[in-house]
Amino acid sequence: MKLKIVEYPDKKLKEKSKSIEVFNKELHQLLDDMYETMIGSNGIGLAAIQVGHTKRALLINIPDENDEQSVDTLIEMINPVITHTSGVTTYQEGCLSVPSFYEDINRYESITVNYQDRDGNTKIIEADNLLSIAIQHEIDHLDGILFIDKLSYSRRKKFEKEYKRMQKEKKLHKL
Ligand code: QAP
Ligand code: CO
Repeated sequence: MKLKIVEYPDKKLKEKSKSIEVFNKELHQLLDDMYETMIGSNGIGLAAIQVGHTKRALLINIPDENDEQSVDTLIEMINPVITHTSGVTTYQEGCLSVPSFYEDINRYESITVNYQDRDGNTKIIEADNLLSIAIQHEIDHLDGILFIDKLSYSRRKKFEKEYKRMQKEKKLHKL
């Protein structure tokens, strides 16, 4: 089932998500619904809080060389923790919860992440490039942080103005 995406400025997105202790069918259903929601919205990453669940779960599905997304390359992370970082890199990020806005954000270049899969098995992954950026972006969601929170004061003000104008336009369009 496709779920509704929580959009900025909904305060829900500022909540801190809680650790997952039970790896049951309910969790698997949430992960499956998140996948359908992410793919159906042209996303490459999604955190549970973006569909209203304050649980430390996220999905990442980076397209392959042929620019195709496949369930074979889906990564599901439960309770992820970054244990090592190195370097810095900049990427123009977007977010399904902040539609139609993109900005350059600084992140670690390479990271090591400990996490659990949907069955509770412990995993370790080393990531760089887009995968590293996506993981950091999604883990931020688990802590109630959006990529727009990382903008300078002036860029954030510019964002708020643009975003409000777009919201008004959307409302008029619906009438
Ligand atoms: C997070 O973002 C991310 O505005 C995932 O109209 C960001 O999937 C990972 C999207 C940067 C890596 C680098 C955004 C779709 C999707 C939009 C997304 C939109 C439609 C964003
Ligand atoms: Co996001």
